[in-house]
Amino acid sequence: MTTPLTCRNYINGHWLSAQSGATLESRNPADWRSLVATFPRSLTADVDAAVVAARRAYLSWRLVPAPARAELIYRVSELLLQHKEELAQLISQEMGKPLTEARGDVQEGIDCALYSAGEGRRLFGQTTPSEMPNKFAMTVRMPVGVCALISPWNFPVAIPCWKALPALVCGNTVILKPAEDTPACATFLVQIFQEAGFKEGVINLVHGLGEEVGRALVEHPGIDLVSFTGSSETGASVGATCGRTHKRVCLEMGGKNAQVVMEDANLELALVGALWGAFGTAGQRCTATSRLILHRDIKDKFTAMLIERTSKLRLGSGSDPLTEVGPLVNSAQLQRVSHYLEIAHTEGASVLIGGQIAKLEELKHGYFFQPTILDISPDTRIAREEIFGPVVALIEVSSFEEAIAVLNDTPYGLSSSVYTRDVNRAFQAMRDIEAGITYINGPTIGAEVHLPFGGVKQTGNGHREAGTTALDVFTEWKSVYVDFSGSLQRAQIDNRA
Ligand code: UN1
Repeated sequence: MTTPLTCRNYINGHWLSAQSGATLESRNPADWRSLVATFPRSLTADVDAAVVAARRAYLSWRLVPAPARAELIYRVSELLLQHKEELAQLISQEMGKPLTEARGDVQEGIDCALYSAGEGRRLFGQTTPSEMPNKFAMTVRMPVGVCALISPWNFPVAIPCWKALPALVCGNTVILKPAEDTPACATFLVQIFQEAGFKEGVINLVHGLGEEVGRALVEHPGIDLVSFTGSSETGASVGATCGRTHKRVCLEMGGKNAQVVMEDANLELALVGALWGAFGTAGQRCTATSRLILHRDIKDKFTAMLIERTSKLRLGSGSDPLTEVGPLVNSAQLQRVSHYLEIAHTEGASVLIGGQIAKLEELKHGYFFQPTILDISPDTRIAREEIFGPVVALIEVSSFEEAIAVLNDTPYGLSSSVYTRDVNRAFQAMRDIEAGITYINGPTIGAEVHLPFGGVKQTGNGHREAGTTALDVFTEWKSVYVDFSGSLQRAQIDNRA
């Protein structure tokens, strides 16, 4: 066992304990006897200090030319690359995902840093003709101010990068509130930001509980924008508070993503996609495949293939290179998934494989749940609610139209996938699926950082992270008119007879 890390808040360029001195613990979900880190249980006073620092730093950071801001972000990409392996090991230890996936998590942060750094020399606005003579009109992007970034544990490096890096290149200052399950990953990341050379107060880190630190940030009058990734329930309350306190808010919430497999699909391709989509990150992705909508002509064959391959998946600690499916992040998640299995039984689901907490002796100190396949009807809670675990529900359909209707029949709309060789169906799917992301012949996971990420219905609130759309979250548009006629020109009036 390695020595536990002591994580601190990072406020105004200083590493600090919570003002109350209280701490919390982060433990390895593959073996809860192993303490990964202790971290501050911050309260309102710590949040206040971070807001003061971020507000002060904003006054000068917003005036740093964007290409110069971007150079620091480029430096983040270099440092992340340099520390990729170390950081990936820490991710595996702290939240359980297998090492190969943890490396991908860091890589997504690197990709985002490269992309955001490039944006420093773009941040384009528009020029447009004025309706008046000798008058110039243009739009420019302005930073929003101080941004509170509330990030989840499932992508402890990628998601804080998605939020912080575009925010910073646009000239905002930020306060990161990481999930209480991954404080050590967030601390490592912010150490990298510090080393990259951001001035004090530009990026701040406040650890603690959602109920305490998250709430204090969302309610704080000194915060201009909240970017939140997490459950739909918490997101709704964050959104309500931001509405009441006039803050801009970007919400990324739940999903109930489906992969459709049509009768003409390449079944082997659809199979590897389904296994990766459903059981990658132990199903703990917003984009995870939690429904497989199968055409009746291939259902039996595909299901048999799926069960056979699922039975061979190797569960274990994320740090073991042979592990394919890691643990769930904590005991509450394990209980949540177990509870959904009880619901599945009462709803008459057939459990085709798995369905229980893993029983192997070597896993008994971790939060492991067996990869699970259920056969159910589409009008059940299992088919409609987000589970966030290694559980996938099979639903049989008789036609392409029925497949799309079933796919759309949930309160969410994040990711979606269709396996077919029919180009007409592929284009119909792109048009008719209600989701922010659609894959053709690929699984529901695998979003790249230069495309918009987000969803419709209860998944989001109309914003998109990543891509150039992230700039719309982190900037305000300003319209600027320059009249060089030397006289008063009244628009809509003086140019009319
Ligand atoms: C998430 O689960 O919130 O497409 C993010 C994917 C990853 C990002 C997932 N690139 O699954």
